[in-house]
Amino acid sequence: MRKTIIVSNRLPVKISETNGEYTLQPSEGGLATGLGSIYREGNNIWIGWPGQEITDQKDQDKVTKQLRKINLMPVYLTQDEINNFYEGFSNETLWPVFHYMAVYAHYEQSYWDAYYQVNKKFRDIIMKVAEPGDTIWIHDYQLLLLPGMIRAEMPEISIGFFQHIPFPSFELFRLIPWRAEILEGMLGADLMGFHTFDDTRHFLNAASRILPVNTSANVVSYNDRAIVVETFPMGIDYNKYAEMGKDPEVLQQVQNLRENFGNDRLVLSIDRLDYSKGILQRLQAFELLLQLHPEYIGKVVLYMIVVPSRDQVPQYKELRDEIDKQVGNINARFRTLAWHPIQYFYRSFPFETLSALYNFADICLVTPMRDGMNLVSKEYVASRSNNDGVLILSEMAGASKELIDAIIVNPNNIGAITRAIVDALNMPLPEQQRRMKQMRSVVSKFNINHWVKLFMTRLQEVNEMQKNMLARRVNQETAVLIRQQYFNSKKRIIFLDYDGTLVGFQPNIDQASPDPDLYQLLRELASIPGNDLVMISGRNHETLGEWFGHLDLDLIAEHGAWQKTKSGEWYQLPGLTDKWKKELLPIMELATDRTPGSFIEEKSYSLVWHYRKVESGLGELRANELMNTLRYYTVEKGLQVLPGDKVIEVKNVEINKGKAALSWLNHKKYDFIMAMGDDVTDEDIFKALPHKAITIKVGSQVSAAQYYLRSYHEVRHLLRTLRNRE
Ligand code: GDG
Repeated sequence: MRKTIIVSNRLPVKISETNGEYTLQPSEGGLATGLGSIYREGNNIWIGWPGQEITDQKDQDKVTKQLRKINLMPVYLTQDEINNFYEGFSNETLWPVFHYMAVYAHYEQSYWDAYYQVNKKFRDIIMKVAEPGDTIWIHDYQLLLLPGMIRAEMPEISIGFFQHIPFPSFELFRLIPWRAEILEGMLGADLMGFHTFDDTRHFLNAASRILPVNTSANVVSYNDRAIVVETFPMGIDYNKYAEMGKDPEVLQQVQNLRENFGNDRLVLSIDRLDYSKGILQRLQAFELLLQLHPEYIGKVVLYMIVVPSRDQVPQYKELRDEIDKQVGNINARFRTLAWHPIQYFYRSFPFETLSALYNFADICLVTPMRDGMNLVSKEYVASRSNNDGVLILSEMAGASKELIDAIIVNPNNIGAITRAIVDALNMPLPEQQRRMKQMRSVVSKFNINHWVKLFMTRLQEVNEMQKNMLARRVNQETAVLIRQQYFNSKKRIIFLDYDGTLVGFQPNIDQASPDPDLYQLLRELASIPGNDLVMISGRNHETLGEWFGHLDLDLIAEHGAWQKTKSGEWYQLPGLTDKWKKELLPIMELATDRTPGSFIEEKSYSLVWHYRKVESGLGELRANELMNTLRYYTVEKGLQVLPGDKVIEVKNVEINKGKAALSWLNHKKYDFIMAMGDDVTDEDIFKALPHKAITIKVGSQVSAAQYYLRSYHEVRHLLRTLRNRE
């Protein structure tokens, strides 16, 4: 039976040991709840680190047995691995860079080595249980290399990957010395998910600038696979939070809070200790509030929970000391006999206490400097069953993209946070309710189960799409069929595009001249009785004539503007005009002057703007601008603007490779027709040819052609097999 394997750094369980006996306590985290519906079913399984160092083999076996009963499988890490892989590369390299705090990042070779080794360790354990047909869903930044490592072992297996923290802009990501390896690892997945559209965009941008990949919209083509990259904002277990307010224990705790705080207004703040959470800035904003608005002294309390984390790491220890200091200063400065401005707790609380606080607090203040999503903001919203209360939310948290009815602030703008607190304290109830209702409907709909379902369904769809594409690839079977048809026919015509189809793509267009191997192949094919070979290219007729005029080939140049049969002379398509070139040339020249590396190619009846040597990103930007301008000028002139591979071409509409190819079919009655091409202009041929024709797109799967081949090497290989029957 097919199964699903969930993989994350931590298993959703807490293990505690007393006198050699281990007890397991399932964790209540949102992810564990959401994925619970998956990993607890049938023979599904969740693989990860149990969160505690267990060195003794017997103890490991004991714990493994206990874990297996609840569908969990451990990856034991040594102290060294925890230090270098987890604390080191994950938390001291990736975490700061991905949270835009690159100054805190350490780039240590030993961290990277451990990261690589531990990802391999995960792979080895997965390999013990994974079978063909299984689905693997990998989570988060500790395991970025894992998708690629599994793909290398099991090329057909379905892999999803979700990143819970932000993906930074290319400018930051490129700082990491092992950036290419990281991207290659991630691209082992079939579907990749991020919380926000910005993260998705950043990933696509980094991939296309660092690796030799093609990206179109949200699909990356890499190693002959299409990888889909999409946005899946993660939700919470909405019902659990909404219902928890009725729990007797929670009601009791709310009552206690009421007795403690009376009419004081409570501002709630909950975070793990981390420099990305903006805790110090939040304290400054609260201090400013008391300074500028003394009317709130004695009336407003900041209830601040900081959950201990990584506090052995110097930066975290410093942060903790600094928080202690600031809280002490503010309390000392503003406290009265009966009132403390800040109630500060450096520890974690049971879920019931959290829920009571969410229910009781007038305001929830969530101002991270950067946060993948931030679940606390959603938990507060879900808990507000009366639809009152105000959420103040940083625009740097992923959640701000969905919770647009919060008061959104820039966490660096201390004054704005202070003003937001004042606005929240004074917000009329109907306004609170209007905003809260909107947010509650979003959090309710996009809950954790919805998120899991959406991701898994999409992964299945992506796998289907990949299968369909694979079916179209010319494999051994289809190659045999093509050969059979070819050898069983008497009059054959083969249309061949040149650049990108018979030779590789060159940075310099003049460098792509034919090599002796290609000449030999074309000569041999052309000499076979019954064969008509037609070279059909966008190149100018002079070049095409110079390169191939001496062979037994028909030539179609400039997409059909110039044509020549084997023994004949060049002739032009009648009725074409080139007067428009005078008007459009200055527009292209302007683009060329503004864009280093770009150049114009002038043909008899077309103008081409090339940007293959332009800085990546800038070329595409200018090409878009130029396309828009050209479209404006070419309307009603009978011209066509064609975007191609790093080119924009303007030509007369009458010139069309499809029309040219069709006119060739009028010469004779062929019983075998084949066309191969890599460019957008070749699509016209694929569409124009009769249904029985064999059409093959080179290098890409998105095409009107029936089949595709990966590169010009494969084209040449297929053509070679047509030279003789054996
Ligand atoms: C990542 C990303 C992304 C907090 N204090 C206590 C406690 N908590 C619970 C909260 C909440 C969770 O911890 C924290 O959620 P965050 O959203 O801040 O996320 P992280 O787990 O740090 O990390 C983050 C998330 O993944 C999901 O993709 O949103 O951006 O960094 O659920 O309620 N729970 C209990 N006691 C506490 O004292 N019981």
